[in-house]
Amino acid sequence: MASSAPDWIDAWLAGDRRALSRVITIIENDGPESARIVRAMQGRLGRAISVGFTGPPGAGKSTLVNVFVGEQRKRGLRVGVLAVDPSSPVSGGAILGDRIRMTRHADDDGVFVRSLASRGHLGGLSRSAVRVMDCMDAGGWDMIVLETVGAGQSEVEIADIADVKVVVAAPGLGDDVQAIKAGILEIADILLVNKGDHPLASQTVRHLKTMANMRPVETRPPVLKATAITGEGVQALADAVTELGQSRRVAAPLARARRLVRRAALDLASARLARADQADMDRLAKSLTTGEKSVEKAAEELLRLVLKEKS
Ligand SMILES: Nc1nc2c(ncn2[C@@H]2O[C@H](COP(=O)(O)OP(=O)(O)OP(=O)(O)O)[C@@H](O)[C@H]2O)c(=O)[nH]1
Ligand SMILES: [Mg+2]
Repeated sequence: MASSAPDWIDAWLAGDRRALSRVITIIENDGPESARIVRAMQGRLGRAISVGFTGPPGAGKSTLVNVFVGEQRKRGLRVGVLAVDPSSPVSGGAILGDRIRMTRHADDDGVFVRSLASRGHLGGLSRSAVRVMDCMDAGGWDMIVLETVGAGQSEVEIADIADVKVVVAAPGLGDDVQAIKAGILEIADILLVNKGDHPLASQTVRHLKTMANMRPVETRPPVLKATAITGEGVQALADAVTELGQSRRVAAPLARARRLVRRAALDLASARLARADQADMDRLAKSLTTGEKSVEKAAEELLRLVLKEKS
């Protein structure tokens, strides 16, 4: 019932920063008001464009996100920033705070910044990121910027939640091609060479174009160049993000929901597998050694058995 909704729900839906912060905290902790919040989101999702920035340490992601946010503000958009560190156990802690440097926008009511850390559990982190993005989207934030810190498979999973994926590279970080892992390149919608003021920048652009050309032409990402410290190239980046994002935002909430379900199912299956019945395990293992069952058949049967039991 709308009439009984607390003020902070109205304030959140009207775009208030403090109310958004409160809503996110409740959602993250799965508090008793979570269901009410999720209900309030209905019909309000799919308006925001989300963009994820990822790439090797030191490439200039944070500097770039800062100027990107500034550019969006110039265009009149309200921006929510979510910094995610899959490798750090400290949520909102000093470590992540140092690495995201959003101080330039701290006094701006049109910029909301939140950080998330892993608490040692990727599934939980991925779920939190999805829900925080929904809270921002429903709250009327126009552009959601996801910045991932850290590297590896978990970084790819988190970055992939955004509608538009920007992979940031920089010259002079050793072998760029090595520094950017294959999985990251595969999800890139835009490859961005930052530190355009560096003498090797054009060479890095050429390298990345060669790599991009290995992808089928329909999914081949453009390679852009920018200099975050001067802001050069940031308008072109913002244009590219908007163009891609506009065609994707309507479908994005359902894609995020699918991700939530898939991730929860994976977590459920591994939790159940961890306490599978020893006798079942032994029987299935034996059926493998006698050639009675293939690995796949044994695995399917094990999954069926563990998922049948009541939680
Ligand atoms: N010359 C030059 N330096 C830059 C540019 N952009 C960022 N830097 C510098 O590169 C260093 C790393 O920048 P950050 O923005 O912290 O990079 P990051 O990718 O967020 O780094 P991590 O959070 O540690 O992964 C800083 O000293 C920046 O000032 C640029 O366009 N040109
Ligand atoms: Mg950083």
